Amino acid sequence: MRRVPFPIAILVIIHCLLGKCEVTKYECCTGVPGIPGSPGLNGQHGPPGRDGKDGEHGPKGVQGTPGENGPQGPPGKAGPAGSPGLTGKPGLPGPPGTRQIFAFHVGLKSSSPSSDGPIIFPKVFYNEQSIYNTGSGKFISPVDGLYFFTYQITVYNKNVHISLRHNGNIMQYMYHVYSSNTNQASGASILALKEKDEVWLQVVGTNNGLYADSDDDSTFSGFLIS
Ligand SMILES: [Ca+2]
Repeated sequence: MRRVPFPIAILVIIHCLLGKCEVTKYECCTGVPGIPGSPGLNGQHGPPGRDGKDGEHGPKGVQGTPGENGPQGPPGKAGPAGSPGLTGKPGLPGPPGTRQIFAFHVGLKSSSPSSDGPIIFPKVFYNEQSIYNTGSGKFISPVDGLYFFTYQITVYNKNVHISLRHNGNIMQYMYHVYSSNTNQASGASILALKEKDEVWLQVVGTNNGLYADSDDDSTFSGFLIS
């Protein structure tokens, strides 16, 4: 048996004398186990854990119901010009226009005018457009067109033979045989004229029974038809 050093033996003895030498007691006898102590208090909450990993994508969802119409957008830009349309129907006739009037009405102031040229009718009933020249005895056409001419002759004491002339060409004759008192003779014509064409009456030969006084007229007149 190993021997205990002396200083240590002294300390063990002192310790046992103070009542604290259980080893020595257990070595001599076995005691009853003590009652378990009560549970300790809960500890404090630990710090939050870190974010976990992202989960996997879930299955595709069911299609939702259509949403309501949104507000109307601004007008778009003008498109390219379209092709020309079909020709429309003719319109209704317009109101009558104002047509220029051309007319004259003249007469003799004395009987038996000269037979050397155009019969001059110096008495003017109407010649607003000055288309009959009372100096030359000629009608001057103001515009191209169709004209009507007529003459009403009082005949006295002689036969009457006159011609209607267009630019010098005889277009018509009128011959009247005098009987008694005063007779009436007449003629009319329609002529297609150009502007500045000339028309007049002229006695033929010596048959110059044309007559006019204060209450008997011999007249020449004409107007533009169209
Ligand atoms: Ca008379």
